[in-house]
This record gives sequence, C-alpha cells and structure tokens, in this order.
Amino acid sequence: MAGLDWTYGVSTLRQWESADYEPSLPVSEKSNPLTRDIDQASAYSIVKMLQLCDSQMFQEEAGTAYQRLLSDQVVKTLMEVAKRVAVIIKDPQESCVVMSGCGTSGRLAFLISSGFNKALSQLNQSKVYSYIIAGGDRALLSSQEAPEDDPRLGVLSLKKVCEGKKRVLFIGISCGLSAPFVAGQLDFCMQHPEVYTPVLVGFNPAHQASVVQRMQELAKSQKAFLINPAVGPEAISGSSRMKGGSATKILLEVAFSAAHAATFSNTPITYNGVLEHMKAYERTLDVTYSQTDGITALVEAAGQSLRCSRHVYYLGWGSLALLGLIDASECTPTFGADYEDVRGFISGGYRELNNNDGPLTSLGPKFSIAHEDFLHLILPCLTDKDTVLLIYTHPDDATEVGNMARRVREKTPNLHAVHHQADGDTAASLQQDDIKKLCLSTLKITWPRETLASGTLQHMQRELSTKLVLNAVSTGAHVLKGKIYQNHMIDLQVTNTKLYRRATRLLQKLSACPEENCEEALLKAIYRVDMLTVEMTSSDITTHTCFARNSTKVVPLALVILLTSWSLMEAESHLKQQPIVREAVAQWMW
Ligand code: F1P
Repeated sequence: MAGLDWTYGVSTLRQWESADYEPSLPVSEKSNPLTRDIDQASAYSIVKMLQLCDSQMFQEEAGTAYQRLLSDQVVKTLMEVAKRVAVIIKDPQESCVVMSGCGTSGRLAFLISSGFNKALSQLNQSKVYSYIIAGGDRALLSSQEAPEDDPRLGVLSLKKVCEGKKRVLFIGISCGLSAPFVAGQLDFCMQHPEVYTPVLVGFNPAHQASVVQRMQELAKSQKAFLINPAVGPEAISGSSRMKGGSATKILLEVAFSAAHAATFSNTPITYNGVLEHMKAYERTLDVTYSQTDGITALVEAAGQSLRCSRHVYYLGWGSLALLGLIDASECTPTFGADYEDVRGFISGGYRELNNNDGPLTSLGPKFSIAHEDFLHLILPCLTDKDTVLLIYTHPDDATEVGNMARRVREKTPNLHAVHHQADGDTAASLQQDDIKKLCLSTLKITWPRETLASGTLQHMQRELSTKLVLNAVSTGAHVLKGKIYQNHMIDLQVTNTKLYRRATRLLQKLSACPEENCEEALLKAIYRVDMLTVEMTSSDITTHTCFARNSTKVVPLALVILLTSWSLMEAESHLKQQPIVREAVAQWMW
C-alpha cells in the first residue's frame, strides 16, 4: 500500500464530472482518476480502488450535466417502466417484456429474465420476460463482438421473439449507448408504436445520434423511456462489464420488483419505494466491501495463478454460478485472455442454465460448463498453481459443495470459497465449518435476516455482491499479471467499431502520435504487414474488425511500431520476448 493515500478528497472522486476532464470522451470511455496507478498497485490497493469506483455509482447529483442513479428523473422513469411491466404481467398471452443487449448487457438480460421468470413460475404465473443477446446464445459464454455492429440482425431477432404479441415493452441495453444492434431494434420499435414501447438503458448522457434524439422526443409524451444516469468512468477504461453491468442489474431489478409487488402483493409503485430499493443496493456495496481482506486474498491467489500461466476456476451453484460463467467469459474480450485462463462451471450444467437454445456443448470445449465437465476434463490435471473458487449461497447446496471441496482438495490446497449467509444462521454455520476447513481462504458475506417477502430482493443483492467480488478477482488478477497500462487495457480485441475506435484513441494517448499515424499502425498490426495496400486502406471498419478476429496482440504491436519505428517482425519478436505487455511497451513511454 506504500505511497497510496485512501483519504481521497471529494475532488478526486468527482474529478471526472468536471466539464474539462477528457471532454471528447463519453463517461463510459473516460479513464477514472481513481485508478490511474492501478497497474502498480498491490492486491489490497486494487480492491480498495474498485470499492471507490463502485461507490461512484451512488454519488448524488451535484449540479453538473449528469443525471445519477438516484436522481429524481431516474426514479420517476423507473416508476413508469414498472407500471408498464405490471400491465404486461397481467396479460402474458398477448404481451411480453424483451431485454436485449450485446456482450455483458445481453448476458445480464439473460440473468435478469431468468430470475424474474422463475419468480413468476413460483407464483404459478406465465412467464413474460425474454432476452436477446447479439450473436445468439453462444455469446452468453463466449465473446461475439461482431454482431454488435449489425442493426438488421437486431431487428430480425426482435421480430422473432415478439411473434404474435400485441404489446411489447422493449428494453434495449447499451452501457455506452453505442451498439448499432440495439439502435436498430429501438428504431424498429419507434416505427411500430402500436405494439412496441421502447426503453433505452445506458450510462452516458443522451447524444446527437438520431435514434437517441428521437427517443428523447417520444419520452416527453411517455411513448418511450430513457434511463441513462452516469455512474462514473470504469476502473479499467471502457470496461462496461463492471459498473455498467452492475447498474443495469440494479435498475431493471428495481423496476421489475416494483411491478411484481404491485401485481402480487398490492404494494403500490411509489417514489419512495423505488428509491429505498435502490438504496438497498447501495448497502450491498458496503456489505461486500466490508470483506476487503477476504477479497484481497482471492485476488492474490488468482493473480498468482495467471502470472504462472495457470488457471482460475469458478465452481458455482444456482444463479451465483451464472455470475461466475459471465465473469469468466468476459475475460477473453476484456483482457485478451484465453478461454482456459478463467473458467466458470455451474452445478446442473445447461439444465440449470435453461437458455433459449438448450445445451451448446457441441460448439466446442469452452461450452462444457457442468461440474461433471470440470471433474472429467479439469480435475485430473489440476495443480496447486491453479486457483479453485467455490461460490454458493443456498444452504441446500452445502452437501454438494462439501463433496466437491473434498474432490478438489485431493489435488490442490489452493481452494477458496465465497458464500453468503443470513446473520445468525447456526445450522448453516456447522456445515460451513467443514467446508472452511478444506479451504485456504473463505469469504463469508453475512446478510441481515429478512422476512420471506424480502427474500427475493436479498437474493438479487447476493447476486450483485457476487458479481462485485468476481469482477474484482478477474480484473485484479489480470492487473497483477501485467495486462493493464495505467488504467487502460492495451491488449484489447479490436473486433467491432466501438473497440476499433477505442484502440485508435488509446494509441493516440499512449504514443502522442497523430490519429492518422495511429490508425495506420493499427491496420499494419491487424493485417500483419509493413506496407498497407490500397485495398486495405480503402476497406471499411467492419472489414478490419472481421480480420482482427484472427490476429492477436494487435494494439501492443501497433504501439511498439509507433514508439520505435521498428518493422512488424522486429516488434513482434520483441513482444514475444516480453509477454507482459505493460513492460514490453513501458520502456518507451516514460
Ligand atoms: C457491449 C459490449 C461489452 C463488452 C465489450 C464490447 O457494450 O459487448 O459488454 O464488454 O466492451 O461491448 P455496450 O453496448 O453495453 O456499451
């Protein structure tokens, strides 16, 4: 922790809000002043930085241009959306709620729709929630960035899900308000107002884009809704899986819970009800980060595994396992990681996942997600350099967790647990003690005892808490592995327009070269040539990003070329000798 001062003043926490802080960038792409030195930080400091970044989600509005999570307008819009959902729940034959997004946003659409459909089933009601993810179900577990750029694909998938419905509440999620896939769907909704009411969820102020402007216009007469508070820049610039994902989960769960309570327990949808529910999520952050030491232990263990090219495995039960699958799948696009680096497994496999397309195992090894798969494919080769993390909450799962812990323990002591427990639950504590004895570290998150009615609310908070912990583990571990420069991911995949633009901007920032030169270097690295042909330079971004799917280390390579004027081959061999990208490029950047 040496050299780091945790008494950050208000000015550092709020610096990003100032009009002259990185003015050309939207909030979701700005670099967070709090994490500028995250690449040099210890595991403990990393966790503390993430805590501060997350706390920015709940900062109050402060007379700047930004709406915040708890702003009046956001609460009021959530109330309106909740009322629409309540109408739909009463008419499941003819209506539905559809959530759609790309990458993390689509994965959260899946998680949230599964949770609320389950709640409806438990009440013997028909399901009304559906999800769409760009790239289809395979994108739930793997990185599929290209479809994000395709508005027509968005419309086709929306039409398919809504076939025969007379009333659709469409919720398009794009943290950066940037995904053409979602924009296409919103546009389609606005063309068919007799059926569709569009809602846009994202975390940047509304901008000049035609779709967003038209949404704003329709929002005045409540024919469309915009929920776009700012939650502050991500800890790793642009990594919207973190706060963007968390805030998406909070906003939609608050709206849907209010609708369910209004329909099934006669609780009116009120301003204070919605606000209080949001604040309950704020307390989730406190409950979670009160365990800084426990989280730090996990970050350290995972970091050590990745540093020696070994692996991190999340073995989860129930919906918390899904958060493990999601977190693991995001490491590929976010950190340029191999799918084997961080992997998630879920007890019950695809039966438990219950996704639209059913089992995806035939798509390849990365789609083997059941605990049995872990036992057959991974356990035999497990070493003490690998980190295994058990993730569970339900006391009913404790026996299975114990059995799994014993199997893993025969191969490695590097076993850890994250589990949630209600305050004073002594029966569960006894079982936990057995599991704890088998684990190197145990992160126990304790929740206040609650009545049955608030049980589902707390379950969703436990999910968010798990998301925060796992995001910290995978982000922290990759930082410790040397994948981050300052607070930028240098080795990002350049597989869609947003990522292509982010890469070009990053090259400009780090090399101080003009945009033109940066784009040229980027293309050389994508096409792996020293001289670009006319065909290459005249192709559009989609062509470049398609090609980039099969190229690795594109941005580091471009950066070395820019900083050294070396040939492509020289730059490539340099990067091979120094696989820690931050170190490979740092020597020229001071
Ligand atoms: C969608 C997304 C992210 C992913 C990556 C590429 O972003 O797929 O989830 O982590 O950054 O973009 P958005 O549309 O929600 O902004």
